[in-house]
Amino acid sequence: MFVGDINNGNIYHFKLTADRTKLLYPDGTPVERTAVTSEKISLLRFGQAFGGVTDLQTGPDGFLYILVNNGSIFRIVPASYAAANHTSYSFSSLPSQQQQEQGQQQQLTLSTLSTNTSNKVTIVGVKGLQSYEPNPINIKVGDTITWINADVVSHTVTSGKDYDPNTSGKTFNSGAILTNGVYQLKFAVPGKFDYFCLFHPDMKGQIIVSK
Ligand SMILES: [Cu+2]
Repeated sequence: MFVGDINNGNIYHFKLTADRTKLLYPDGTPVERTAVTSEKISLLRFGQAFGGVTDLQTGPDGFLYILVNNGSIFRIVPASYAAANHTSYSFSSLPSQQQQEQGQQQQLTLSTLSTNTSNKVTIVGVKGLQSYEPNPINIKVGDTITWINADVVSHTVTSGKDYDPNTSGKTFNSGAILTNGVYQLKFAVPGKFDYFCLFHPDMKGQIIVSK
């Protein structure tokens, strides 16, 4: 349960007992009804410096929205989501230009939509190693892979084996591929390239590029 603080601009995150009648600290110990010490406040603090928090609501997208008395509205999203949607957020760790430069260094280029869709990968949904079909996909140097999202929710094609704020998407990152959306990538160097979905890190795939 999230609680906003009008005076100190903090957001607190309490756990609830199973019967939802008492508040718990993150470590499971009960919150006493007497004043909470400043030391314990730090355990409960989920966010700070929001000014005066007037309202907390879950939006239709499932994310937490925070209304502040200066008229601002904040949306709280998971770090993996923020990384994939970096253009919308000022605290981005991977600006798109930097990403493109890194892509070129790796001799991987994002081409415009080509009519050659012989190396087609269908994104079928959150199904572990069967999320991307076929998996792995075998191609030759110079081939372009076309991913098509056949699922009802958005997915990504992001380099790496799992989410890591320092390495995920450094070689390539599609960003959100919407339903029926397409992402293409040309591979100019041989090797094995792991990828996954930033939104659902259980979705894993591999590209094998031979000479
Ligand atoms: Cu996904």
